[in-house]
Amino acid sequence: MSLGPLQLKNPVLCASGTFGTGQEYIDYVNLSRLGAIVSKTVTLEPRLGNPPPRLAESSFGLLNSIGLPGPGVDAFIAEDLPLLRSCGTLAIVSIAGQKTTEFGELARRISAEEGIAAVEVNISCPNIEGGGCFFSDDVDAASGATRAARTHTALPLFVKLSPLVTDIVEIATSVLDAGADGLTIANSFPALSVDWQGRKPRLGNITGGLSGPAIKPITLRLVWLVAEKTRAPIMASGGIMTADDVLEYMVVGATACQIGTANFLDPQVSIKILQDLQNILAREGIDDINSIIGTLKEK
Ligand code: RRO
Repeated sequence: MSLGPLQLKNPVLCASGTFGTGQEYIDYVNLSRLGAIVSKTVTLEPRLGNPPPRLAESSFGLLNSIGLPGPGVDAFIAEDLPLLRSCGTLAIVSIAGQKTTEFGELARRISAEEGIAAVEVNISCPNIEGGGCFFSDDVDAASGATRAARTHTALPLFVKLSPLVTDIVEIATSVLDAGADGLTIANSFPALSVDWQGRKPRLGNITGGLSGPAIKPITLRLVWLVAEKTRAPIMASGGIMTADDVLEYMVVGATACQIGTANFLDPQVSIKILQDLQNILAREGIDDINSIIGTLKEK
């Protein structure tokens, strides 16, 4: 199937930040069966990330405040990329900068390497030149980061949007105009978890991002809004636990789906979803999964 300029063997992908660089899953998952792996967001320099605790469970969801820890792009290329590029499926590399120019530099470094299928630009990170606001918060910062990456790579470029913006269609349109080939909708929702007896936040960073089934209906609406208005190739990400969740996202306009939080409950969930998807399509007599995309009947 086609996802903009990318050819996918199926629509089931693993989401950035929930699948490392594939290494941790090779004993559990035949990685070559996945549509693609989106690697943990890589930064220019090594980073320690946020203070622990970094995870807190909530009803039907999970909060995280990982804070982009990682070895930096040099170590990623030297140590992680060899497995990622040899795992038999597409490697989509997620990047994040602290300044607009860093998105360009990261895109340039990544594109110089063999065996990378696409770049996912993660704009849900603080812009140190923008007073710490996230790049995803406004049109200029989001489109600036996209344009910087676009200028430095010929690889297919996807931008992962934040769900918490006033007008997601406006941000989506601006990053598409800045050269993105498609979109990932969306990241986790800013959230807070509190231990009231201890009068303490449950996360070391106080706030974090909420993911998991709790956010699925909200993200479903965002995918629907953007798909209707832009017709862009979309990877959906938000609380996908089952093959039916994948089909819901496809009906509202997604072409592919990224499985995230569900990997923590069951590392083999993506393969199970793929199998279930094939069974459901056979049961329903649907020969071509593409025929599902954007078929929501609104009247
Ligand atoms: O590292 C994180 O805390 C993190 C990132 Br960069 C992101 O994009 N989304 C998320 O939920 N956590």
